Amino acid sequence: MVARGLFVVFEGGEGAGKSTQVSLAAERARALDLEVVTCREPGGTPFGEAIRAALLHGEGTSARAELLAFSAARAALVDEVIAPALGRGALVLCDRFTASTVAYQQYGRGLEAALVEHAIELATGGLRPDLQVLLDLPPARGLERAGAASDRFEAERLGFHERVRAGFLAQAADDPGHWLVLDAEAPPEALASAVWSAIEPRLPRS
Ligand code: T5A
Repeated sequence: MVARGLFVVFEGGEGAGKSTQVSLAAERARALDLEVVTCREPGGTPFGEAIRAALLHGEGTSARAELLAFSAARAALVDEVIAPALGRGALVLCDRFTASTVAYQQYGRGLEAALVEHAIELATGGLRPDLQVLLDLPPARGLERAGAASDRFEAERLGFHERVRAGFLAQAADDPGHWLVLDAEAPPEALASAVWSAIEPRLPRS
């Protein structure tokens, strides 16, 4: 049987504290001598980072082209980084994954659910996270934390970010067994403890 690690994804709106929690979870796991692979979306491969630059700092494009660009970056990340790491039995901690596409491109931009689902399937080949941690907070607070709008998404109107938040909450409510929803206004260390309490029992035992 092929070894299978654990795939944990951190989701949420702008400035929710995802990268902070990826680092804290990685620290805890490394202290236990686990193999940990961290990544972010869009990005995480040279190809994906080039797409990230175009998506976040380029001129912008149609919602459908945006969906396909996120998906192309994701396919590279799954094939080159995530699937091999899980095959080795590693703990993979990823800053954003498919739930961001549903939240931003479907709820935020208004693309059809079936189209988004199709793109996700194509990009992931059916790979799903074992656990998705939603760091939830009011968009205005997150944007304040993120600072002056530095990319195309942060510069969107508050209404867009409210729809994105609703998109995350709806996904978590639909599949509570695979989601941990946390109040992102709690202190980082308290959040890290809650995250680790959800990861620890799911770690593959040798
Ligand atoms: N996108 C992405 C799509 O539209 N579709 C997709 O399919 C995908 C994958 C990516 C953009 O692309 C969009 C969504 C995004 O708009 P990004 O730069 O990765 O862009 O954007 P973010 O993921 O939002 O990154 P940020 O760095 O803005 O936010 P983080 O990582 O959530 O937050 P973090 O950890 O950097 O913390 C932000 C600030 O808050 C403080 C930190 O110290 C930092 O100053 N902080 C806290 N403060 C108080 N309490 C806490 N608990 C705190 N935790 C952190």
